[in-house]
Amino acid sequence: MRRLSPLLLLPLTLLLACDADEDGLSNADEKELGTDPDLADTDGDGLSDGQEVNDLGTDPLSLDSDADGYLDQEEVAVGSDPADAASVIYTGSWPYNADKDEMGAPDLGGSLQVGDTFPRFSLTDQHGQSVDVYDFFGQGVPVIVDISAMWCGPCNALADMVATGEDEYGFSNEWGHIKEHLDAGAMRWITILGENKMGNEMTLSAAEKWEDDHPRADIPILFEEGAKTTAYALLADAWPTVYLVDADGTILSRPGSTDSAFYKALDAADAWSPAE
Ligand SMILES: [Ca+2]
Ligand SMILES: [Ca+2]
Ligand SMILES: [Ca+2]
Ligand SMILES: [Ca+2]
Repeated sequence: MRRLSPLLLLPLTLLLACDADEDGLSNADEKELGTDPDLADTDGDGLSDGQEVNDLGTDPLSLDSDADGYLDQEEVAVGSDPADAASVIYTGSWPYNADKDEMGAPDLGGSLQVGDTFPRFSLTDQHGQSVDVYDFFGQGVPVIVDISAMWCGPCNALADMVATGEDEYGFSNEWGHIKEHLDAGAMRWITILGENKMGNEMTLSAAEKWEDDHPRADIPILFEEGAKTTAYALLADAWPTVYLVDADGTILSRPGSTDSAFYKALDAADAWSPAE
């Protein structure tokens, strides 16, 4: 019997101990984990295999290791824990747009016309957190931005219809379609409340009340603490004022558009076929 020479065994051992892609994991470890020993970032999320396994405790084969809806890379960028589902970017589970700084959005101010880019600003949500409206853009679906007041009947009726489908005011069929698109994830809806029931500035408890009255978990209720400036800058001649904005932030329909212009814009947003 011929024994294998230790010299022949050496290269294999060396090969397993070495770290071909220099991602901080040995080839042997990568074999066990199922990651690619020749690729530093197997799942392509911008975090190296070694960083995920050794530093973050995330799954190097998953884009969202804790399955909380926020990508590992987004959580690292913002500072929430990518390995803890209870640690999220927004308590409301709103989307996150990592590319919002590159979208070139203007600040609030001036009148908004069809074709303009919707302005970028942050407001407080019903969980008391500051929310950047541009986290809702760049998600591949159009966004309705509804400027409402708590005292306003049609505002409440519209919110009811979107929340429950109940159509007390006889809103047209198209609004029913919008609810279908929201339910299918083919659109997003943002409510900005400018005034409370008394016509005064909004408060957190007032925003919570609105959510209780019109419960819909995927709609942020945004308001400006101690001011009405933002809502008034967006408000046209009547409450509610409703903007239809394309996924890239372009205004498709502005307040004052006739219903037919609004619905035509909806068609243009290709929003009539709910996502599969
Ligand atoms: Ca690797
Ligand atoms: Ca990775
Ligand atoms: Ca996550
Ligand atoms: Ca998390």
